[in-house]
Amino acid sequence: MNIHEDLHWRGLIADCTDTPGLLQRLGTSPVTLYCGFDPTADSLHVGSLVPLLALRRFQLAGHHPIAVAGGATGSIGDPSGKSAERQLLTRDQLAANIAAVKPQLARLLDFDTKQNPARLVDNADWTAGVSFLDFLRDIGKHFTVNQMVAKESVRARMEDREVGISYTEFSYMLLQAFDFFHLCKNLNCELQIGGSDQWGNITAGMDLIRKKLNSPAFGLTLPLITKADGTKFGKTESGTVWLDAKRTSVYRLYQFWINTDDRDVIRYLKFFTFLSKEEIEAIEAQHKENPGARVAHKTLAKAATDLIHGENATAEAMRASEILFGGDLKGISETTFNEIIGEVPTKEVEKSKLGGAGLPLVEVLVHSGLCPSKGQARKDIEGGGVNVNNVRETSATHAVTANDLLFGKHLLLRKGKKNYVVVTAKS
Ligand code: 485
Repeated sequence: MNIHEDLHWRGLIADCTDTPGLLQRLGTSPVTLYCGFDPTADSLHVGSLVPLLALRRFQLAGHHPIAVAGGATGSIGDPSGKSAERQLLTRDQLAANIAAVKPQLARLLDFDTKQNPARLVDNADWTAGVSFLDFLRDIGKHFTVNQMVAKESVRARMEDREVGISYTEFSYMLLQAFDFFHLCKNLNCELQIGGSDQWGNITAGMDLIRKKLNSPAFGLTLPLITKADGTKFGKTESGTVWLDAKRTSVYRLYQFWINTDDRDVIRYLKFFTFLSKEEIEAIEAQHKENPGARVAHKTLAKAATDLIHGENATAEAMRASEILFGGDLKGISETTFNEIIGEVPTKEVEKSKLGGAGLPLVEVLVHSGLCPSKGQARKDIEGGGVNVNNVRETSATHAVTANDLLFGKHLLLRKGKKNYVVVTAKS
């Protein structure tokens, strides 16, 4: 399968400015292409993954990818798909966001391969030095306001007279067009990709390239990821799913993929993994035959989390998930256990109380909030419903001592199947 067939099979093509032309061009020799990312936050989120992985797909097919960090454009704010004016970021916020986002962009691309290394550039580098007058003369002159107001991003905001659009955001498309032109002229970049909301900005760049360089350029948009239940992709009850583990823990990210709707899981394997058509079809067959085994979900969660955080971190998260489903704690690392701490309620207890004969488990259970009273705690223990560090404890006279602590600090209590509390000893 060539890259176009692969993208098509994966359902990753929303629109293309000239499909036959691009097909021919891709079949001739390696193409340089780019996608831009605005540092509007200090992390990318799962929504940015599809275009980023698409850059990687092109790279694996021998083409030359460029990721553009929008140091300049991010200081303005793209009105595409936004129903209200954006709050400008301060210079400091912008600098911090760019510093955080750049390594995330770099993670998924290969900068070391000899043949077609990826490049990461910042559009502030070629925009910051251009004077306002020069920009109006050299770039602005090639656009009519008539064309600009006809673009969907502007039209929508013009129609809503209450909200309107500032001159600043109105100008955004010229900046993005300038990028495509700059990259085309200096790095021979012939193709820009982006989500379908980027169509207007991408075609503005192509127009500029045609006028100033008289050379062809292509645009390819990727679809917005939809969910079978109609809710927005990449959001959970606790908010956006980020690529930064400090914002969304590896465990949470793994769970996010595991919780994919059955109706979406095969599509997501195509979107978010590099598994081949044959591999995905085999998984699809298994999924249909035995959906309860959740082979598709597990494959998706592992592959997508591996991509973002690497295999070791994913393994920790998988271990943590097993433990929260009752698995053995033997050999667990402290990092894995820390993932668990982030997921369950926690309670503190004074370390000195665990010395000597220790603290009766019934008291710890009441203190943890798992049992309403000592009497109930006794019944729960005797009924076999209480686990200490995932080992069933049936003696109601059992006392917890410092020896029970994991890493000298924590105790994992479970009542019933799912109710966990981590009790941490504090000195
Ligand atoms: O030369 C460019 C400079 C900036 C951009 C693109 C080219 C960024 C672009 N205008 C934008 O706002 N992109 C969004 C972002 O950065 O969050 C999203 C798009 C989405 C997809 C993703 O970036 O909304 O469709 O393209 C990568």
